[in-house]
Amino acid sequence: MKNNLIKLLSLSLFSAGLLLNCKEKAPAVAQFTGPGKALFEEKGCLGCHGFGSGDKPTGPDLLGVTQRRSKEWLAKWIKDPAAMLKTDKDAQALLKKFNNVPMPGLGLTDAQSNDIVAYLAWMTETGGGAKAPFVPLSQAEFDKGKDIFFNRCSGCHGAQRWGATGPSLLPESHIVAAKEVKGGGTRSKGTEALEAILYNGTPAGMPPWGKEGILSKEEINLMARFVQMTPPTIPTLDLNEMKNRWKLHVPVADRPKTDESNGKFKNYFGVVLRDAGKVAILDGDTKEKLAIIETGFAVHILRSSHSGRYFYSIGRDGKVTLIDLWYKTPKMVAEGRTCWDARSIDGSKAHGFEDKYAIIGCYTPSQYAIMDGQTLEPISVTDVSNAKDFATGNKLPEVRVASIVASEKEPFWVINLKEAGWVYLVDYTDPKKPKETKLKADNFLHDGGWVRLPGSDELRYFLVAANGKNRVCVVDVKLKTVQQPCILTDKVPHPGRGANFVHPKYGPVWATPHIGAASISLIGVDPAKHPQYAWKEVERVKIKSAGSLFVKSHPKSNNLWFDMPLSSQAGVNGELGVYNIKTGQIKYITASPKRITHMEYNAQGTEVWVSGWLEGTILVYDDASTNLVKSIKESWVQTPTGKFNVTNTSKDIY
Ligand code: DHE
Repeated sequence: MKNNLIKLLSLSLFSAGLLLNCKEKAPAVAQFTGPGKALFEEKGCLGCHGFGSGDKPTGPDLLGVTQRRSKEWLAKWIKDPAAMLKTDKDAQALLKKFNNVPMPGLGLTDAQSNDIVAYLAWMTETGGGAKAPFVPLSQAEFDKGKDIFFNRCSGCHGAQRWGATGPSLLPESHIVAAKEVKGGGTRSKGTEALEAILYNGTPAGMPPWGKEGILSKEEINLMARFVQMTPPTIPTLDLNEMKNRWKLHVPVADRPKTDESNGKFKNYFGVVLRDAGKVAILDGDTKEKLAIIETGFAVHILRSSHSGRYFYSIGRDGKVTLIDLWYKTPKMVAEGRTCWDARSIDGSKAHGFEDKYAIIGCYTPSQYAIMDGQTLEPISVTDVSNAKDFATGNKLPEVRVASIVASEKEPFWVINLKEAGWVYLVDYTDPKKPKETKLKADNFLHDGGWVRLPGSDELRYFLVAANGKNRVCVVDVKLKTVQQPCILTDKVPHPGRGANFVHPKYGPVWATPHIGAASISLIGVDPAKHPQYAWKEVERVKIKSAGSLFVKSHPKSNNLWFDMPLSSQAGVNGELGVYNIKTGQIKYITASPKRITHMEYNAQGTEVWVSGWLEGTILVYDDASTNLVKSIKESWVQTPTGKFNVTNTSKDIY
C-alpha cells in the first residue's frame, strides 16, 4: 500500500516534470568541434566553475571570461597557475576572492591550454553553447535514479537535495538557509555538464563515479537527468512500524552464559564489506575470518557496546544488527530498522547503564530512535525535524542526525544535528521520554571523536567537525557547553574520529584531515597543562593531496596514519601517509593501485589495518616499521571500508 503510494507520488512528480519539459526547446546553436571541450570536461573544471550559473565559492563563472581577460593571460593561467600566483596581481586577487581555493595545475601543454581557451571563447560567443534538450525519465528510470541517488549521493547532497557536504542539487537555484549561499540550479547546468561532473568527479571531493567504473555511461546519463527533476517525498517511519520490523533471533536467556572466545573477542575486528551488505568478523591475532554476517545494504559503521561483547552495525538503509561475539562463531542475535537512511549508532556507556540501551541517528526521516541494547526492541522515537538553524532561527527543509557518542560519566548521548548546527545531550535515564539539553554549535555537523589525554581515562571533550563552516567545535560534556566560536581549520574538515597524540612542542593534540584541502589540522587539547595551545589550531601539516577522510593513531604509537581516497590526483587515492609524531616527517606508501580507505589499530597498538576498498583487500601493516605484514585477499573481501577493533572502539582509543 505504502509502496503504491510512493510510486503514485513519484509518478505525479514525474508527470509535473514532463509537462514542464514539453515547453523546453533546445537552443539551435552549432556544436564545438575542437579538442578543448573534451579536455575541459576531463579535467573536471566544472567542479569549481559554472557557465552562466554564477560564481561558485571555488571559482568564477566562465561565461564571458574571454571578454574579461586576454586569451594569452588565460592560456598562461590555465597552463601553470602556481607560477602566475607568484607574480601576477590579477591571479593573486582571484585566489583571495575565491576563498584561497587554488586553481590546480592540470599538467597541460601550451597547445592544450590554448585549446581550452578556444573552447571558453566559443562558449562566450555562443552564450553557453548548445545544450542537449532535457529528456525526462520514464517511471522505471526514475525509480532506478532514486536508488542510485540514495546509495551514492544523498549522504553528501541530502535526501531532499538541499545540499550539505556537497552542493545543493535542486532543479532551480535558491538560497540554502543554513549556508546562506546560492545552490541548486541543475536545470540551468544541463545534462552534458552534469554528466561531465558525474564522470570525472571534482577537486572539491566528489568521487569520479564514471572514471572509477562505479556508474556506467547509461547510469551517468540517467543521474544527470534525475537531478534535474523534483526530488521524491520521504515517507514516515514510526514506533509501530519499527516494532513490526524488529526481529529477535536469540533471546538473551538463550545466549552463551560465559565467553566462548576466552577473551579473544577483545582483539576481534569487524570489517564492513560495503557493497556486499555484509560484515566480516576477524581475529586480530590470527587474522583469520571467523564469521560473515548478513547485515543489509551498505553498512556504514560498527560500534561496540560498553563491555565489547556486542557489535552494533548500522546500514545506509537504516538497518541495525546486533552481533554477539561471545559465541565461538560470532552470531547475529537481533535486527531491526528505525530509519530509511542512517549513519550513526552507539550504546549506553554510563555506570549502571552499560550495554543497556542503544541509539540510532537517522538521516531520514529526521529522528533518533532508542532501543534495548541487548535485544534491539524499539523503545522510543524522537522527531528532530523542527530544529531550526542554530544561528538564524530559520526553518530548515532537512535536519539529519550525524555523529553520536556516549558519555561514560553521565547517562546521555551527544548527538549532532547536521544542517541545524545543534548538539543535543540526550539523557536516557527514562528512555521512553528522553530529555534533551540543546547546545548551539555550527553547521554542518558531521563526524568527530573524544579527546583522550595521556594518563587519564576521562572523556570530557568531544570534537566535532562543522564542515560547512570549515570549523571544529569543542563540546565540553562536563560543563554542558560548546565553546564559541568553533575553531577555524582548513577546507571541509573530515576527522572520522580524529586522532589523539602528544606533539613534542604543543603537548596533547587532536588531528583532523580535510576533504577540501591538502592538510591535517592539529588542535591543542590540554587546557590544564598547555593552556597557551588549548582550543587553537596549532599547526596545519601539509600533505600530498586533498580528499583525505580519516586519520588514526594509538597511545603506544609514534605514528599518525592518513588516507586520501577522494584525491583527484592520479594514483594518490591508493596511497597511505604516515606522519612521524616525533620528527614531523611524512612517508608515503603505495598500498593499492586503486582507492584505499580507513585505518584501525589492533588492540596492542602494534599493527594497522587498512581497506583496499576497490581492489578488495585488507592490508595489515606493522606500525613501527610500516612494512606490510599481510594482505588478505579472498573472494569474500568485497569493497571493505570501515574496520573496528573491539578494544579500541569500546574504549574510544584513536
Ligand atoms: Fe561516513 C563515520 C556520514 C561517506 C565511511 N560517516 C561517519 C559518521 C557520519 C558519516 C555522520 C559519524 C558516525 C558516528 O561517529 O556516529 N559518511 C557520512 C556521509 O554523510 C557521507 C559523507 C556520504 C554518504 O553517502 O554516506 C559518508 N563514509 C562515507 C564513505 O564514502 C565511506 C568512506 C565508506 C562508506 O561507508 O560509504 C564512509 N564513515 C565511514 C567510516 C566511519 C564513518 C568508516 C567511521 C570512522 C571511525 O573510525 O569511526
